[in-house]
Amino acid sequence: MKRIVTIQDISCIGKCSLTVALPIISAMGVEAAVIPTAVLSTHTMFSGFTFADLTDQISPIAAHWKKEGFTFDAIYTGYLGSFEQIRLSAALMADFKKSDTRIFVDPVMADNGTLYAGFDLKFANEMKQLCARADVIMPNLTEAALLTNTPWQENPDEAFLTALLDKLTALGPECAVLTGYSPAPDQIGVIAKKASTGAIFRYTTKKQPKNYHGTGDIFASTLVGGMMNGLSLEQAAKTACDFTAECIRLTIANPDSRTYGVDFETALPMLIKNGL
Ligand code: PXL
Repeated sequence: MKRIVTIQDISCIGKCSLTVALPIISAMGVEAAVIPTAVLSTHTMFSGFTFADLTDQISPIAAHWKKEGFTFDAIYTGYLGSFEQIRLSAALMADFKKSDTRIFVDPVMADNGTLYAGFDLKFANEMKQLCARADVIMPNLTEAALLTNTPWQENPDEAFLTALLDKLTALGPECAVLTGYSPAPDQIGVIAKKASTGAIFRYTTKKQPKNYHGTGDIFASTLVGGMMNGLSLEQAAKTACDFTAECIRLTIANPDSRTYGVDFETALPMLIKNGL
């Protein structure tokens, strides 16, 4: 069985970061080891959330794993809370990367043109270091603009997006997968570029009338799980788009759904290995 490690926070209630990465990656038949970077009572869209920083645990966990001889088929970083966590994640990548270990970086820090609470432009600049080490980066449009010092545009055209992909791959990753690609008002999905071939790939599904928190983490986790199951980048991105869209569709259809995240639990059977 493939084993990955994912490094991100645990928001105790919120259906984002580790509380979606673990069930999704497990459902896809891949062992998910975790390094929780912080414990929050909820994600940061609630007011009054608690936050316990776990930065001081990262090096001792990695040192123990090294001693035990654990290895990983992928290292996947999500929401990180500080420069130090970026530095420690980079060190862990350098330490644990074998020739066939894939590195996935979701540079979580912003959406809809705005940085999340607690993030600034210096953090975005620092995040470039992790992107340089990645095989696949998965920013949304706002994060991509921040990573490339590009003014954000709400409705970018194809020329803007392909130039953005050029700048993202110039940071060093083999693949840049840009989420939130919306070539028509009723379509949403990804536009991606592979640095080695220059090939550009697009995939969209029907856009749903509502946005939910945590869908970027659901997309990224599914893409990681798909590639660990041997899917190509294109197949994994398509699976991740379809799964995320289904999670949103089911949430909208459920009158009792939570407002802070999607009903990914109901959609999980889609990902159980034989369904891939
Ligand atoms: O979904 C990304 C995310 C992860 N973790 C925490 C967050 C967010 C987005 O706001 O607040 C704690």
